[in-house]
Amino acid sequence: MRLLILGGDGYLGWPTAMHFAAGGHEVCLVDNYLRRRICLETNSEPLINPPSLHDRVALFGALTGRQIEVAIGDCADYEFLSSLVQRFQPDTLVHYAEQPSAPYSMLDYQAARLTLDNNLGVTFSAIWAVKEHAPSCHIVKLGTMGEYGTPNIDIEEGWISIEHKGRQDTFLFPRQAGSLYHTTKVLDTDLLWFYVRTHGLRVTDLMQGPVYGLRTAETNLDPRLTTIFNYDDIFGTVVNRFVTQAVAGIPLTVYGKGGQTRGYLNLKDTIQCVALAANTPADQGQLRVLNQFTESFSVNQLAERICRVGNSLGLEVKIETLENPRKELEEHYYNPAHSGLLALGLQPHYLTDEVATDMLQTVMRHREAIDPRKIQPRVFWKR
Ligand code: USQ
Repeated sequence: MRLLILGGDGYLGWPTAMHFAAGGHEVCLVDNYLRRRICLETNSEPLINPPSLHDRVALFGALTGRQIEVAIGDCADYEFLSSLVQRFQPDTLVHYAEQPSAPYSMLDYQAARLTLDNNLGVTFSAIWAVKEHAPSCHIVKLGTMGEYGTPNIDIEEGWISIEHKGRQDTFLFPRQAGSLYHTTKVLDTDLLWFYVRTHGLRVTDLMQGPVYGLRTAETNLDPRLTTIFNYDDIFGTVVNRFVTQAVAGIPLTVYGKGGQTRGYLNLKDTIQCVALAANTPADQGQLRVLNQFTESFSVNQLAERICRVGNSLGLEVKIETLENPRKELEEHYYNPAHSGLLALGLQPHYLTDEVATDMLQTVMRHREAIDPRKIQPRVFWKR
């Protein structure tokens, strides 16, 4: 398979590129280092800052004999992306190239504008590049479970059949996102659905929950093949943050009542899900939506688990309840379907005590680099 991976420098993009290259596929990854730049600008530099793409690709090649092509550029720039798609002729285009932080998207006008322009701009360029130059290419798009929000009914896998005044039809499941970032993903889905309907593109939209972890089979080959690992309030996701806070001796920052429930998955399972989607493409003219997570728990349940496992390792972990900087339901019904990827063969890696222990021990090796100024929330939805 020929895979073009947009956003190849990111938390998910880099391990995905290595996974496919290790499996013998031809991989080209694209990035403009936007995430690294925003991390620097917002004092949100990661705990583990990986080498440049060129350096990592060279090291990966030396260790495995597998080559990965690197293209540095802005995927929202249509001329750049379309000439790349025309030349590379991908079978699969994996689209991760988005500003992925909900807090960043709520920081100020400039950050909101950048999120909107980048995320929609890349999706639009990718759609057009594929439509014009590789129309049978399968687009695998990273969406988010946050597109659905937390409705008071069961969340279906993408679609819902509605009976209204005696007639029935099937629609995209209603979406009500809780941040501008999540809203750009809703808009992405609508754009993709429009071009699937009108131009017969083939698309899989993966509705992913928060991801945690730092290990995949390939990152284990050498510490320098690591992926970016944020623990700050802007780019760090909650599991990675709690693990780092536990190691730093800072009370775990539970926002509000802590009843916020999400569907989570291990980084290894993101890679697995994307590979399953790529290996069984959507049909031409199909928008396939898959809910991508393996288990659900509340913020309180997560905090208690990290606290218990951390204390068993001799850390003195405490939990603190903070005023919620976000606008979200803190107690709610949550029952999303997620059978599609399991049916494709997903073998989940759950957040067991062993997995939490391994994360804590890995972060303990970087304890000196933790900057306590990056922990407390700096972005507030309501202000
Ligand atoms: N939370 C805390 N304390 C913290 C950090 C977060 O209580 O210190 C809470 C949040 O308020 C939220 C939940 O934990 O209710 C999850 O927050 P998060 O920061 O881990 O996840 P989120 O902002 O929703 O975004 C992350 C990724 C995003 C992805 C999304 C999937 O950054 O790219 O799309 O997870 S989902 O949450 O399912 O929409």
